[in-house]
Amino acid sequence: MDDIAADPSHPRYASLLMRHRLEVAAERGMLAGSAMIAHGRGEAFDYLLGERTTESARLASLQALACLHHATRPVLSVNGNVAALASDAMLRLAAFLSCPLEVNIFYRTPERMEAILSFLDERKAVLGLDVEILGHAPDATIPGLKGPRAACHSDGILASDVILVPLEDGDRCEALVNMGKTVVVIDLNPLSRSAKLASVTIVDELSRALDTMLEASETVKRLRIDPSYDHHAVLNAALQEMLNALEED
Ligand code: PTJ
Repeated sequence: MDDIAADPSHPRYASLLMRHRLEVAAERGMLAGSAMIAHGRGEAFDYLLGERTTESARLASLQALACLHHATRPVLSVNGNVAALASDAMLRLAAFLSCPLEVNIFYRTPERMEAILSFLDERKAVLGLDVEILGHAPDATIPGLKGPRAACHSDGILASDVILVPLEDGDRCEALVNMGKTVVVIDLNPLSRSAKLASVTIVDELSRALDTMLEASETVKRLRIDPSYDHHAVLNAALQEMLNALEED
């Protein structure tokens, strides 16, 4: 899948690999027209973070994993960018949590849904994982959202109590929060509406955040929800890391 010309020792290898994955996904028709713009914005914030997982991001990832682990009906939401960049990690996390993945995209077309669903099915077969993938037959809508972007499964997103929505649009994040769900966002921009509105926000690059969670799923014996977890303090810490980087230059 990751058949790229760059050498893994290249200092920008991780970034080049992500761009390559987006190019492949674009060719397969998986991406929204604005997918590259969204990615570029993420890259800019990642630069300020020093392209590394900060202590506050690690804390948020552990809290997110604990919330998902202790949920009654966890669901992982997948959009075009997430499928392109991190299908394998999302499938592995869903397998660990024994929960479904649901393809739920903002710029919804039948062609894009089909392209993303078939890519996930392929990766699931390659990895040999037993994960339920939803999105093919939505029979419900997210209250408060208009148009095709609201479509979801009644036994997936609608019924979930804890939901992971990486790289999410602000309106949808708000609608999910208004439904009373615990909403976990992964977003490199700590100032985005989604980052602010969510219950737990991991300010880290998608693949790194998922790697932190997957590693913890293997190494942390007891995943505990921290009752004193302070969402706003963790967001501020992420922003402060970026400001510190600017001052150091
Ligand atoms: O596939 P669709 O139709 O659901 O559309 C997906 C996109 C991402 C195009 C759509 O949801 C969108 O336009 O998102 P926004 O409003 O641009 O928000 C995406 C957020 O994700 C931005 O705040 C970016 O900074 C952030 N972001 C982008 N790439 C990454 C990221 N955060 C973490 N890791 C990344 N790789």
